[in-house]
Formats: sequence, structure tokens, C-alpha cells
Amino acid sequence: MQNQHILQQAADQARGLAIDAIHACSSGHLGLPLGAAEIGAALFGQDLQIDPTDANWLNRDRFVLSAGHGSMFLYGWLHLAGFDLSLDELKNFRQLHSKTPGHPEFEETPGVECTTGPLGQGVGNAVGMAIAGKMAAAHFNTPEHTIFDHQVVALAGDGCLQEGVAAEAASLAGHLALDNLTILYDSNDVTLDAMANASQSESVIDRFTAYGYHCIRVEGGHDMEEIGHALAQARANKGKPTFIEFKTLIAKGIPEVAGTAGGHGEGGAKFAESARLGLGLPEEPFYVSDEVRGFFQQRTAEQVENRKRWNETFQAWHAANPEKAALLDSGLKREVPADLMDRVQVFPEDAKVATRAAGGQVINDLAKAMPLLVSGSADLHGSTKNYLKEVGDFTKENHSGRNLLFGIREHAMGAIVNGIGYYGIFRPSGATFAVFADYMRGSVRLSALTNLPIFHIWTHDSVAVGEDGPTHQPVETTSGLRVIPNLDVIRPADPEETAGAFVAALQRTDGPTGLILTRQNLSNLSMIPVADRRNGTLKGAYVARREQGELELIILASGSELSLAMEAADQLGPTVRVISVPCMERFDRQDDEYKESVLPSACRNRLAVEAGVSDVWRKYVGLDGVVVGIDRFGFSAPGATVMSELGMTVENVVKQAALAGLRS
Ligand SMILES: Cc1ncc(C[n+]2csc(CCOP(=O)(O)OP(=O)(O)O)c2C)c(N)n1
Repeated sequence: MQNQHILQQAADQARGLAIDAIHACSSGHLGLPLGAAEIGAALFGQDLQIDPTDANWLNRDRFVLSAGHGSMFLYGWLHLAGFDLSLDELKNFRQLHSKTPGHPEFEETPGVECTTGPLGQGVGNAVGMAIAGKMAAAHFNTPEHTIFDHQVVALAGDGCLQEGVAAEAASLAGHLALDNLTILYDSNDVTLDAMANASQSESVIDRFTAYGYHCIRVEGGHDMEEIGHALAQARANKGKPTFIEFKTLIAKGIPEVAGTAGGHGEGGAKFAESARLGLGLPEEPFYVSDEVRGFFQQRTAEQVENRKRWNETFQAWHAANPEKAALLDSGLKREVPADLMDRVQVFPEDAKVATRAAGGQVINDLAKAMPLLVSGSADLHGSTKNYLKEVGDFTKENHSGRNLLFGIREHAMGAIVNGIGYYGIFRPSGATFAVFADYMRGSVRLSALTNLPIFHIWTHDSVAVGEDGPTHQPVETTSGLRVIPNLDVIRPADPEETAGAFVAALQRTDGPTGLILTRQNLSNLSMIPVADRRNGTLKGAYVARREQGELELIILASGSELSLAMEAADQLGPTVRVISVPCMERFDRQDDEYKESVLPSACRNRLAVEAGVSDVWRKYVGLDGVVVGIDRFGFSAPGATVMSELGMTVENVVKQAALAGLRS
């Protein structure tokens, strides 16, 4: 390798930066930045096709530090490589408003492709980015012009690879033969509490061979030449993803802790002085030599040239393919057609349809208007009904297919959908039964934290699932999702609200949405104007039935229970208002005037009805209000029987409404 000497120097200086940053704040993880320093040098000094002066260059390689605890690895290398991340930012590691938060955070730091820290997620994100890269190539490259041909590289440790989410995602990537994906395994035989062999005895590399990867084992994980050779092989490899196991020494550079679990965290930082000396660094902390700076300046100049050459191709492609170019542009800007709602058919007034089935029609209408919408399911397309007709499946042979077959891998589905979201051209969605949303919760939480405009379809939304019994009957799931900040949870009441719900999900560009849909058929609530139901859903809540005369009681309901509320109100009399609340989060974002117009504060006689746990509804009904909910698990019986046994009947709502009214 040509630049072996200078890259080795850079590796040791990167070690110094990590030691000094972690020493300065007395927290962080030293083991990985020190143990993988040569891997970092080979990646940022030689392998990765990136342009530090244009961190968001479209055809850049995506580098994902899945082992996000080793964030100083990433910050150190981004700094050295010339990204807009100053030495002062490294000195402010983990401090308020720095660009160097404890774990890498999307959109906080140039060059950070996704938020990582919860182990294993980054591997799933990288698989999503690799899928998106293949889709982008299929949608936009032409025989004359290649504009997408980058790689996705993830660095993972034992922790990531022990996690189920990574195993699920890696297995799918092998099946899909994603040869634009390389997973680097920092194999240092250490986790956090102990040596890795305290909890792991499989051969990880054999597992990846079984997944269908091209596997390379590098014994000399600190040997620049061996590392460079393996990375070059990965880049040249076609037809399979690549997995490289690098044998490394954790915390290399701090002999007191190197190779032990004590090297994983910040423990070694107290040896900063002697470590600097041992590494051949001067006493001055945060030291970077002029030679290393010069090397990376030269490297940046090459990368800029490389990107400019690509830019010429891009311009030629742009001129030759105006339609594709406009589509790409709209994807990057997360645009949706202004008349999206009108693109969705109006359902027959007498329709009796499950909202999952309505959703299937709606998403197909929307997919025609939005060619970059992709829709996946965790082996439940037949039940979740979100299969896109006539656009094919994404397979290893067909990268333009728009249905993603995740298999029974809900958690990976969440992480992969996020990866596609991070990539930023496509509008991805996943689907499974609502009760399994908890299997993917780790990824859903991250989509909310990172403001990703993705959505999930979660069907079979209550005890009305019926015969499958309590294992398949969500009661706490919908409200459990509602407590995740920045996640919109929409539970529509009929087909028209379902149309509104999908449009809301697609119009939202600053966060994820969960669509909670029924298994059972529901009546189309055609006594409420179509426009009220659709646009009311966009607002989160609206008046579904307005009182006549003085308002005496407000009934709030969502989803399948809206029809119970409407019937109960008819029995209770004209002074009852019914509010449909498909989405609490959207309603809570409305201005006070709208909220007051829907839910007048003067009326304290309030009742909420939803076939799920009751607590969240207290924010609308107050301590004096009544919630007709289900605060227990269900049981196996026909859906209508379970609903009525658990109080989800018009009679019970009427009875409880009397209580709500009497208490004033
Ligand atoms: C999902 C999840 N569980 C637990 C943790 C806490 N944690 C952070 S690092 C770590 C050990 C990781 O071991 P390894 O990947 O081998 O990292 P290394 O010791 O090589 O730095 C643990 C348990 C986490 N960040 N995410």
C-alpha cells in the first residue's frame, strides 16, 4: 500500500484525538476508536468515495458506524478527512450544542449518515441504504449514464452482531445479494462487561458465510496493507454482500487496558499522558501533524475531482432525462403532489370495508401518484393488504420492484425502512400486525428521534381480531406507540378517514407515522361529509356529529369505536357532540382556536371510547371524565363477541355516558 506510513501516523493521531476527547469529558468509549484506528485510516484515507466538501453528495459511499458507542472513531476521522467538524468540536465532545454528541446523531454532524448507539440498528440501516442504492440505480441510471454506483459500508462490533435486528437484516441482505454492502466486523473478543466468549461461542464469520456473504478474515486488523487489500476485494466483489472480520486489539495504545473489557469504555483515559508517549505523540493534546493534514488535503482534492467528474455525468444525465431528473428532485425534496388527496378514490357510501382493505386501495391510488413510494410487509402482505399492484417485487433480479418482502423480520423491517428513509429519495413503509409493532419498537423510536418521513401500517388493531386470541389482540399497543414523541399514530374510523390517514403520512416530512387499521369490516360513516372525514383526519380530530342546542356531553372516539359513539349519541339525544380523534398528535399540534372549536373547554362532561387501554385518553376527558376502554388482555372468541364481552357496545357507551353526564 502506497501511503502505509502516513496512514499509520494518522491512525495513531486519531487514537490521540479519541483519548484526549474522552479524557476531557471523562466519558465515552475508547475501545473501538483505538482498536479500529487502522481500519479508519484505510477507510477515510483510501477506500471511501466521499467528498468532505460536499457531505451530502448524491453518489457518496455511505459509511455507518453501527457501533455508535465508538463515536469518537467517527468524529476523529471526519475531522481528519476534512469534513466541517473542527478540532474545537472534538474538544467539546459530548457537551451541550456540540456537533459531537455522545452517540452519532443524524443531521447533527456533517458526514454522519444515521443515528446509531442502540446496537445492531446501524446494520439494519445500512441494509436499507444498500436496498435504496440498488433501487436508485434501477430507477435513475441509464445505459448511457451511471449516476448511482456507490457502496454502503457498516462497521459493527460483537455487540451489533449479537443483536437480533442485525441478524435479521444481514440475512435479508444476503438473500437479496446486495453486493453494494460491506459489513466490517471489529472482532476484538471483548464486549462491555466481559470478554466476548462469556456470552458468545459461535463463529460469526461462518454465520455470515451461511447468510450468503463473501467472507474475508483479516488476522492483522492493525496491518494497513492487509486492511487495504480486504477493502479493495470488497469493493470489487460482485453478486454477494461482503463481510470482513478484522481481528483487532481493543484499546490498542493503552497497554494498561488493551485487550480487556476494561478497555471498552473510558477507563483507559486516565493513562492519557503515558498513552500519548507510547504512541509517539507529543505532549500537546489533540495533536495532528502537518504531514497528516497535508495528506488528507491531498486526498480531499482527489475526492473533489472525483465528485466533479461525477457531476459532469450527472449534468449530462440531467439534460438527457428531464423526467427522471424531475422525479429525483422531487424525491430529494420529499415533495408530494399538491392534489394528493384527490388522487384517492372516494369509497361507495354503503361500503362495508375493513380499514386495512381500504388502506390497500388507498396506497395503490397513492402509489400511482408517487412513483417513489415503496411498500413492504413482514410476510403479511395478504393480511396487511398494502401490496402494490403491477409494480413488482424488489428481488435480487429486479431492483425496480416496489414491494419489499421483509420476511418475518419485523425489527429489521423497522431498521431497513429507516435506512431507506435516511437515504432520502424514496418514501418507504413497512407493515405487520399491530401487536407486533413492539417487535420493531427500537427502530420506530429511532425513526421518531431522527424525524424520518417513513410510515408503518399496523393492522388487526384491537380485540376485534377475535379468534386468534390475546396473543394477537393488541390492547396496549396503540397507546404504547402514542407515548413515543414525534410519532404520529393514526387510527382511522372508516375508509375516508383511512384516505386522510395515508395522505397525512405522506405529506408529513418531519417525522414518522403509524397507521393503525382494523381487521374487521367497518361501515362507511357516510352521515359525515367525505371532506370532513378526510381533512378532519389531517387535523387529527374533528367534530363528527355536532350537537343541537346547548352542549351537554362530548364523546370522543377513534377507529372502529367511532361508529359506536355515533349510535350512542343518536340514542342519547341532540345535545351530544361526537369528536372523531384519529390522531392525537396531529390534533395536539393544532392552534388553540381550532382545538377549542372542536373540544370546548367549558364542557366537562366528557367520555372517550376506544378498544384499548384507557390512560392516554385522560388528557382529553380529565379526571372527572369517563373512558370506556379495555384495561386487560382479551381472549379467544369471535371478534364481535370479544368486543361486546369487553364493553365495546352501544349499550355500554350509552350507560357510561349517563355517568359522565351525571358527574358534572
Ligand atoms: C441495544 C443496546 N444494548 C446495549 C447497549 C449498551 N452497550 C454499549 S456498547 C456495549 C458492548 C458492545 O460490545 P462490542 O460491540 O464488542 O463493542 P466493543 O467492546 O468492541 O467496543 C453495550 C452492551 C447498547 N448501546 N445498545
